[in-house]
Amino acid sequence: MKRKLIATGALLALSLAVVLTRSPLNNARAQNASAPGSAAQSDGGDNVPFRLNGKTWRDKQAFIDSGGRCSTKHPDAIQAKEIQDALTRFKANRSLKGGEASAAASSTVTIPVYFHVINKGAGISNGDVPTTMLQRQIDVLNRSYGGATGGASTGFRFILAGVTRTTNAVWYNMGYGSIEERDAKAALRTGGANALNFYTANLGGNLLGWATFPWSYHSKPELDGVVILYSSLPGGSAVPYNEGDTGTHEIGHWLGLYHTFQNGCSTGNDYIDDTPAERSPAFGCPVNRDTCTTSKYPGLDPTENFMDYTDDPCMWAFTAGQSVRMRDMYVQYRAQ
Ligand SMILES: [Ca+2]
Ligand SMILES: [Ca+2]
Ligand SMILES: [Zn+2]
Repeated sequence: MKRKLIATGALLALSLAVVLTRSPLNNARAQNASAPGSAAQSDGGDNVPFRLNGKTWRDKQAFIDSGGRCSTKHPDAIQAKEIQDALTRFKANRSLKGGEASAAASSTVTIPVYFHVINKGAGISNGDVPTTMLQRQIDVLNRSYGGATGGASTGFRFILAGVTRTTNAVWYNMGYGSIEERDAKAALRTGGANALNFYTANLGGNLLGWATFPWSYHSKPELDGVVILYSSLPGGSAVPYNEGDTGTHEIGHWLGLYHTFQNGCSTGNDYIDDTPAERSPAFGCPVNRDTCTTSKYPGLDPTENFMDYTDDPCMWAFTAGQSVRMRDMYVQYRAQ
């Protein structure tokens, strides 16, 4: 159950008693179905203008199509197979070594998080988010990765390890892959492969965020981390992406997860067995979406999954399979 969803309105609070008796999946869907305005957020283009961070799109579909939801660069099919083969070899080698490795694979991992708040001046309207919001982001991560919102408990925990604040109007609007991104990271990044560097800024290109994958650390350690639109932090202004799940999502990439719709309707798709295949990103709060049909692709689309593109109040789960992959990826690429 995504408890934070319940807190969003008196209407939902009234249904709390009913909600608490439902399963997580039915619970989220039941709330979505009864939420005012949910029709305007259903799957597909609806011609209701969508506004985010001062820009307006024709509708939310147009925003999703713009690529702004997440600009993390995914590997192509050949690279993805190489990454998968390397993981398979790593796990086989690890199991040969026996108990020591399996103990490391089952204990709780605490990730130190170094926030780098890039702003263009004082105050939240200039991106200088208060430390209370950073702590709230940490709390969101501990709930989402700890299974407290209804998904699998991944064994990852997060602690606030440090905060830097930099006023730089050029870095503030950094775009994906830009010189500004490189310069900011070169100046600010700290820690080793296990340290999460979490940059907040306004971001050029109307982006919500992006991440680097764990297998990129070895060749480009200086670029490692996640970059997040400052107003997507919990309590920020980037409705409906302002509950901190852009952070949750991008850190999923940082720990080796692909999007749930990666490779569409295919048996391999996102390399996770327990996320049903999905043809395209889901957005808004779709109910009973099923874009890969036939007996080959059982199950509804995993629109509640943190690695899809739905609204923050509607994504609340990692799966057990994703948990295993993140742990494996951590041990392979990030463990100290
Ligand atoms: Ca899958
Ligand atoms: Ca299906
Ligand atoms: Zn993504």
